[in-house]
Amino acid sequence: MTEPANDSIVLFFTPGTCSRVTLNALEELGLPFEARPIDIFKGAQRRPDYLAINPKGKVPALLVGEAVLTETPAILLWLHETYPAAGLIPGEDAVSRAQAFADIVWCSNTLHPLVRAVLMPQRMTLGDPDPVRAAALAQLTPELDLMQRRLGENAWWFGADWSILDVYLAWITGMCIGAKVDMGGYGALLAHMGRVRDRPGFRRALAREQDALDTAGIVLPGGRL
Ligand SMILES: N[C@@H](CCC(=O)N[C@@H](CS)C(=O)NCC(=O)O)C(=O)O
Repeated sequence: MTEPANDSIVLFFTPGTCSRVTLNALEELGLPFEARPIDIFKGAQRRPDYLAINPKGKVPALLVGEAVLTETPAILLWLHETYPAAGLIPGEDAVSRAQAFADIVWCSNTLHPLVRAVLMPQRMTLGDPDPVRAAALAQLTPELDLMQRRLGENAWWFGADWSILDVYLAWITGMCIGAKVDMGGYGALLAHMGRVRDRPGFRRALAREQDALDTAGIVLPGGRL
């Protein structure tokens, strides 16, 4: 689709995690890249060799030549600015692009921490995790309601055209399912997740994740991708 950068690209990722969004972006762009699995479920993100790459100890990290990019919004921004033709982030002008980017940051800064607190409340407290889960769920619910309303109106978050934000939102939906959130009132989210997972780029990304599970022996806590 687009000319590959001269620099080699290496993605450090863990199957099933938020690094799936960057993995999808690379697959949609059709770029050559190496995908290196990091088993965060066994603490590989805290090993010195990985901390030397990403001192934050998180996936994703994207190595572009000598430069390391971290934080999903920043990685997506770089990919979009370098390969704009793929339409990862929509927007005809600086204002509409900033509006679209704000929704990516919303996924990273609001939805992701909330769904993580619902899934793993024990990581947020030294005390009883149950009230932490309940409080996180209470905060997450209006966000899911907003997603439900908007995704009930259009096939994709930004209307008629897919963007990388759709993969991010579908990942959030999947996390909600994993966290046993009652999805009864969220049919539009489930249908949207189905559309996202049907895309060829998503299927290629999923195959990479499955390959990483098989070859690196990563065992997912939730059991499935
Ligand atoms: N703000 C970061 C969040 C990255 C993040 O939390 N990644 C998780 C996987 S979904 C991780 O690496 N967890 C390992 C850990 O917390 O030790 C982003 O948007 O990229």
